[in-house]
Amino acid sequence: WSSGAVQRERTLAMIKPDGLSGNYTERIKEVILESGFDIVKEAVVHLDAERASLFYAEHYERSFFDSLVKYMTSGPVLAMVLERPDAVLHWRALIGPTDARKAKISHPNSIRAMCGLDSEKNCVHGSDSPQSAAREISFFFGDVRSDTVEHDEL
Ligand code: RTP
Ligand code: MG
Repeated sequence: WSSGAVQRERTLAMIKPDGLSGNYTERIKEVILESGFDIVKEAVVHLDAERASLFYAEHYERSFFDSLVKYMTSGPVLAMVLERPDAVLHWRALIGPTDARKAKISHPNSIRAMCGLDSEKNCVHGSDSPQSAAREISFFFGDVRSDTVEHDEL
């Protein structure tokens, strides 16, 4: 890239079943666009237990895993690829802490404070690292390399 160009990055955002059924989608998209992200791809998907377990495989041993899978399969989700400089960190900051009850106190302007309920039903997901983002984008949208080609041709 030319000198002075800002390196853009992609992250995987998801509106979880409670966020979609609670009609928070439009408000969340407004916050996304106001925060300088482009929504590069989006898809509404109803995960089954096998796919939800695979997505959250890192939590397989946790006590909350079965409940998490039940929650994530309770209705459709909206998966989105977001792009801007520092997308991973920026989206994590926007959504706020995992426990929505704590978010309402410590991060009242965060998305989880707006639409989350508790430590499980927190209405949105965000990749926690560039490596997770690459895995999660390809989980929903397939090979990230063909992705890049498609976007470069826009
Ligand atoms: P996410 O992966 O969905 O963006 O959430 P996160 O990084 O903030 O939190 P993580 O530790 O990765 O947990 C994944 C999701 O599992 C549910 N959870 N339930 N009952 C509980 O104590 C508990 N802890 C986590 C939440 O839905 C959390 O987002
Ligand atoms: Mg996580």
